[in-house]
Amino acid sequence: MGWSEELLAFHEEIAKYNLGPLWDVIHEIITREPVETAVPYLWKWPVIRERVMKSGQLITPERGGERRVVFLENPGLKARGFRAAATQTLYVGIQLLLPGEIAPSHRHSQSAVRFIIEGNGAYTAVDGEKIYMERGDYILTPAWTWHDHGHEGSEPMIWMDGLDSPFVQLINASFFEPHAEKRQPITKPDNYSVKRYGVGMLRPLGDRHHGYPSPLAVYQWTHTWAALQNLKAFDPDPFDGYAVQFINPANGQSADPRIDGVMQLLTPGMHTRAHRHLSSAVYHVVQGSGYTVINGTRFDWEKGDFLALPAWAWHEHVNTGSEDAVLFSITDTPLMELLDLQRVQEWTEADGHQPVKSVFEPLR
Ligand code: 1HN
Repeated sequence: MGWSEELLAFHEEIAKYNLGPLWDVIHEIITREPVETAVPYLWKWPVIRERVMKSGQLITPERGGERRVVFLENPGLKARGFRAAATQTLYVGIQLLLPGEIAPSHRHSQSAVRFIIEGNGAYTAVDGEKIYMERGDYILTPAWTWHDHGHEGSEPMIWMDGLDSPFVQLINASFFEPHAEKRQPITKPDNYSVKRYGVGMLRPLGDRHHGYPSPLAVYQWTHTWAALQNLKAFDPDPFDGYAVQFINPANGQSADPRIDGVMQLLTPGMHTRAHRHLSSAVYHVVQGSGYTVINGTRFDWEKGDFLALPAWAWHEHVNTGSEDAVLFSITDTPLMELLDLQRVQEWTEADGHQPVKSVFEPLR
């Protein structure tokens, strides 16, 4: 940095007292823009599924520290020693539960959401309610609620877990408690919250429930699908196509206060305009095929794949297939908004499309 011998000696001298010179580090701390730590990345579904199924032969949920999960690890973060993170703030894992198994009850300060990928007959119990999981359902496990999973069916059950654990780790706010019993006591009828609050805009008269956590614990696929189909009567969002957010019906806010769940539909040929935001995301392809351009690199995707979108990365989506493409994603948007850090910027050149400079080659 061109500092004098005398100044360098001073730096060394104050370092002995655990003191530092701001002029030497200010541009590392206060960068003009976010620096790339997490990288854009894509995981192919067959690669994940094969390993998840293999884990079923090697470990049980109980021996596996409570859950049997293979998680996405962003190579950019892993290289910096930051483990089990798909983006700087978001964790995503793929969990397997086999018939008859139980993932024991516990609670933690991290928020968790789930998206059901395959199988049926398994439930997740949250705060005294058994929620039966079906493909396409979005399920909440709000921070500090007791939760355990059980499988009463006959086929392997696979779902995606999304947690804010990297963020919670960053601020050192992790608390964890195992339940005294493997299965928490069930105090409510099965699918209680859907029966009471599933329609969303109606609340049982006299119900005092409001605010946190969301009174609705599961957003069933039939409702999500109907909402997307109905949106197709209107103009799509230029950046996101036809997209819906899972909300807390009691307060209209994000269903989980720290993790947003989004389902978006791209009609055949649809090519969204590029933008970037501070919030990061992890996408899972529910159906269809296409690609996403992230910072000039093309990431081709098809059903089942996972895609990490880091903070402040330019991105646009294209449906190249002949059916509607559907992308599920989790984001840290509520967190960024809560912290008043969110920023959004539109790509203005070439009708909103980035030039494609390279094509990502995923591991297969
Ligand atoms: C957790 O509790 C679950 O409940 C899944 O299924 C993944 C990852 C980190 C910490 C807790 C679950 C998790 C987790």
